[in-house]
Amino acid sequence: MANLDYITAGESHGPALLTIVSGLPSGLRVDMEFINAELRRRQGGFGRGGRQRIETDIAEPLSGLKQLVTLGSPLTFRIPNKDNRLDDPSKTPPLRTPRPGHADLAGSVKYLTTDCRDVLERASARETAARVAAGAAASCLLREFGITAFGFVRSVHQVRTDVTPSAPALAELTAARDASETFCPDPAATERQKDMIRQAGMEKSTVGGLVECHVFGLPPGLGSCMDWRDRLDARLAYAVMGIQAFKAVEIGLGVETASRFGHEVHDPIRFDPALVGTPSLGYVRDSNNAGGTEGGMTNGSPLVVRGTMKPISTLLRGMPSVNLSTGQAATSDYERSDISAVSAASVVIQQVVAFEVARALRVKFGGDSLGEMKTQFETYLQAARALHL
Ligand code: EPS
Repeated sequence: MANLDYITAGESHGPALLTIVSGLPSGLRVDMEFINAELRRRQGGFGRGGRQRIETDIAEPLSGLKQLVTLGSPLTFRIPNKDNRLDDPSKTPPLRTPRPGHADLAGSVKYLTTDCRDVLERASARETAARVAAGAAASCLLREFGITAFGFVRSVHQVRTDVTPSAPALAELTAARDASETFCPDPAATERQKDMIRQAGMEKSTVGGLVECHVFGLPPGLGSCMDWRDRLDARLAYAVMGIQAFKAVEIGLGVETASRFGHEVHDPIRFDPALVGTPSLGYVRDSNNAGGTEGGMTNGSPLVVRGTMKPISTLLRGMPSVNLSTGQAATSDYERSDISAVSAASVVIQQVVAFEVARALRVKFGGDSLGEMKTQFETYLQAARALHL
């Protein structure tokens, strides 16, 4: 049995994006409506550019399924690009002046080209569509175990919401997020975030923000304290930092823990016999500064993962740069782009986090079929509950 893993392929203006997910158990129903709804969400949000009016991202399954149920073989999705023009030189003029902040300069030097387009085609955040498809397929597995990931926008520029997601409020929060043009479950903050994006547009500039993913329904013990490579917090950081334009990742209280005393940081433990039947096994915390991980493992509290997205590096006003062919000072090239892609990033963080949680679940419970995996899951919870008897 292969570990749960995925690879993506495809250029922003090539024929299609592809993703291959290996290691799903057999017998899992893959909800294509959900996957395509997530792809649609990724295309949305206030401040997106013209590309999203051209594309209708839909994942076409190519392998791994029989009548939408997994066979245990690699699952492949193809997401066609309507703006497919990479092989037409008249529609892909060279870009010689790198955009500060983008992959253009480092990538052009690395691949020994003066045409930044050769680099940006793959570096583009369009690739996140393939990652969302993989993560949404993994979310179908999480659903079987009662685990839900919820991604949303915490802030755009300096406009922040103070909402605190919780399992009981999840349906209400999801409705509020989905009604928000910035994917922020706070109507007042949404309006101010839209104003901020409008202001960035007027300045011919861009904005970034904070996106967050909370995962509910997790049992303690996913991940590992025995090997750094299997620490769940480390895997989450790797996955989140792998999203284009992300500059920082935090778990729970994150960077703020450095400026507090220990008794102000660590979450006291209580045991509530009434909650033994829940995935927390009855170990309750009234705070969650740890963000759901201790020692690299889930601790029964919700996971809280926050990512920092920098402003998009394609600026209508341009930035001081250098023409790679002449070595002369020049203003950076402009390519069609977004003023803010923070909303889209909230979908991406949700799905890359979901994938890592599903990976940890596969490592712990194994099995070739979903039925076998569920049996292992139940056996583990029973044994953990028996510790107290
Ligand atoms: C994106 C598609 C891209 C960009 C954006 C994200 O499409 P195009 O380059 O054709 O306009 O809008 O990519 C970037 C921000 C970037 O820096 O590359 C998408 O589908 O998410």
